[in-house]
Amino acid sequence: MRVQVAIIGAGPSGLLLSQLLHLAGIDTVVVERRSAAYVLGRIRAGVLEHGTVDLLRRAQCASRLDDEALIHDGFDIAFLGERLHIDLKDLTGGSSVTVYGQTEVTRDLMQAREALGGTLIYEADDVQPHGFDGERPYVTYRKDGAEQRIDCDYIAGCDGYHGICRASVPKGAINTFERVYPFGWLGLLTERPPVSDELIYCAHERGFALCSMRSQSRSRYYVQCGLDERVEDWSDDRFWDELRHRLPAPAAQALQTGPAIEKSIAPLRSFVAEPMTFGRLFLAGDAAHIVPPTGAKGLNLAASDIHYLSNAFIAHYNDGDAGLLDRYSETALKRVWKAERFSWWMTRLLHTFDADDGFVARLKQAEFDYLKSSRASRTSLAENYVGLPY
Ligand code: RFL
Ligand code: PHB
Repeated sequence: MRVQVAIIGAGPSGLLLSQLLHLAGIDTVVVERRSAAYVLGRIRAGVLEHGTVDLLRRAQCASRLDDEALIHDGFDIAFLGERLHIDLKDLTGGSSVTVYGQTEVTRDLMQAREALGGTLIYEADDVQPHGFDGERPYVTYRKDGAEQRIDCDYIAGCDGYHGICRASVPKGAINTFERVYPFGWLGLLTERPPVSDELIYCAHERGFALCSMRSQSRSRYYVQCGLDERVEDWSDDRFWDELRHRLPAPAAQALQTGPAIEKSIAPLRSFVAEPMTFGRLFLAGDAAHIVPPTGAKGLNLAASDIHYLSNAFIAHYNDGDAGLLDRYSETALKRVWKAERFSWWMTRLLHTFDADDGFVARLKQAEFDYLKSSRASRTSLAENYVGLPY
């Protein structure tokens, strides 16, 4: 098989890139090591920036989103018993965020790709990128026991943090920057109406908690937990008890509990690989960077990478202009680092770190007091949360 762009990974990054390139007349193939059902079973992000929504519209796969998604004009921070409303719309001059699960984004993208006859190869074993430091890159994999090869002009590494693309780059050609946080998030999804119309981010002595949602009838909750915790040790009752402890009293009273549809622990990490381009291999999304989920930036950052990368391929193939491809890494990394900063800041402010002493506790209280008293401070938070411009 021969295509212009071979895409490794069928998460949101890979599917969105494939769809946008297809619509511009550029042929792609997507090779994924898991099954489609497995990819759809992963419960992850829930908050989309307007830039992400615009990109999904451009990719012609936002009709269900436009019908079903919830628009949120603000959220609450509950900090050690005090509550602060962040009015996103007012602070940003009209912007809001869209609540629509990553599972639904992925499902819509899969259906859009299939409707246009896109080639998606699931359950591909031992996927490997080759020759990207030269003129003739190719991808190999095994499917149903048979060796396969895809020749291409470029390879897009959209294969997530544990993927093969970044790992295939020679060590000396890549710099990585990392912070591992000493805790994780235990998440629970339940078929019950959300406790509040908007998200509540809670900083509590016992640890962080988040009240989020997927729809008017389905809620997503998280509690900060130790890295040594196991999901099996968290019965639904134990989760609900811990969550109630950490919520402001009115929310704790209003909380509607139910059986978990899904429960999982995710470790928190900040990570960036530089550059994001190696010859004819381009990394995008989690393959190149990870943010802790506190700022709801992971999926949105994947979308902004794909915005830059798809525009760059389109300019190259359709206008003969390679400038955007040459500058992809530099352009994408500028926005990546701003989201890294914001996610790190929000994580630092709202989580309980065992190592924090009285000095840090007072700095955090001062930071929250500053948010309360200064519209400028809240504006900075709001403009980062709704998403910085591309
Ligand atoms: P994905 O979604 O990880 O997709 C990568 C795809 O590549 C496949 N793959 C391979 N395919 C072929 N060959 C190989 N060798 C391969 N290795 C991997 C994988 O099976 C997968 O299908 O990356 P993408 O597309 O860049 O999208 C990024 C987002 O998924 C990610 O940023 C967010 O989900 C991050 N994230 C969250 N972000 C938020 O904004 N809010 C959240 O609440 C939130 N929760 C999460 C998360 C990420 C998690 N991870 C990565 C473990 C919770 C978890 C558990
Ligand atoms: C979610 O709904 O899963 C979610 C929302 C906001 C975040 C992180 C996760 O900051």
